[in-house]
Amino acid sequence: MRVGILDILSLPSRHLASTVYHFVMTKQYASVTPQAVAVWCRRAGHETFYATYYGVGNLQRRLPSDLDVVFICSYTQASPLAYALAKLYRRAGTRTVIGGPHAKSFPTDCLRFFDIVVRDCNQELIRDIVAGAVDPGSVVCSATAFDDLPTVEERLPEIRTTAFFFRRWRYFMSTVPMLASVGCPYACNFCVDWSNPYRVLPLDRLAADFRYVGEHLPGIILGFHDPNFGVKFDQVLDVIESLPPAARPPYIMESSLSILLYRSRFIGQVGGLIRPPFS
Ligand code: B12
Ligand code: SF4
Repeated sequence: MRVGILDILSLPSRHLASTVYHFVMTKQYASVTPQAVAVWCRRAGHETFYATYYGVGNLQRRLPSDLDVVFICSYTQASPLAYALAKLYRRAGTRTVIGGPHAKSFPTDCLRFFDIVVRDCNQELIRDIVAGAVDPGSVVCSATAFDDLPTVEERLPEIRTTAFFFRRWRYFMSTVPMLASVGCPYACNFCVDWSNPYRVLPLDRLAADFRYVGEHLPGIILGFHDPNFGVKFDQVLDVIESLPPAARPPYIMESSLSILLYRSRFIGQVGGLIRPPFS
């Protein structure tokens, strides 16, 4: 089967300044799940096409037009683009599937334009969708969010597409999307993750990814997409600090400050900055 995966990261650019911004920054906002979907489809033996749209170039030309199945991921602000594209693919006889933040927030609305709407997913659910085991008109959800994110090595073709210029050249913002955990222990009533239980992903895989990046993509930034990185701050930092300095690429993460302030390691580091230890 010919399977396409498109991650829509922006509305079209309207002036030069935003074109430059999208080219340098928005390009690096690629989500982690569409990359996992691409790997899962490849593992199942499908011919897989993965692309992102970051507001520059022709949206319609990001993927081939003769696909059997197309997965589109979008946040709500960019959803009109996803809807328009779904109409074109539907007309061409392609099975259309939407996942990501917009699908999670407005599944019923998505059904107006897409055959299948995915809330949470894992490898098994994606395999069933591609195999045609899910009826059109369905909103589907795996029992839990996935906890087996494909490694950086497996995602390398997708990472080259998003992090590099023309799949070849790295630049100062080149970023690999990562996850050390999924879900969140809190339940803020405005957040899509309120009902998603917190789970740490396998730490040995995280260490292997750090080692691989240190060896093959030295200096590239690891961008953690964990909704709340700070929950197991010390355990994850233990993994990172157990690696030799050369295998520790720079990384970015986000966390609620209230959680972070309770982490001993974080306090130690900030304390060290404010008041250097006496020797
Ligand atoms: C990490 C993150 C970012 C990162 C990475 C963005 C990215 N492209 O992934 C950065 C900092 C760049 C970012 C930016 C923005 N973000 Co943000 N971000 C998040 C955050 C904290 C975690 C998302 C995540 O990766 N979780 C881990 C994955 C594994 O879980 P998940 O996203 O729930 O995905 C599950 C399902 O949705 C599904 N799935 C996800 N994608 C796909 C794709 C396919 C094809 C399929 C089939 C399934 C599927 O499978 C997953 C496992 O079950 C969420 C808040 C949250 N707590 O979820 C907000 C969130 C997604 N962001 C949001 C917003 C609004 C933005 C911005 C528009 C902010 C702004 N004004 O600029 C920008 C948009 C950037 C962009 N171009 O995408 C909103 C989206 C709301 C909506 N209805 O669209 C959220 C939900 C926050 C909120 N509560 O409002 N964000
Ligand atoms: S702490 Fe953040 S990720 Fe967790 S439920 Fe609240 S807003 Fe969502």
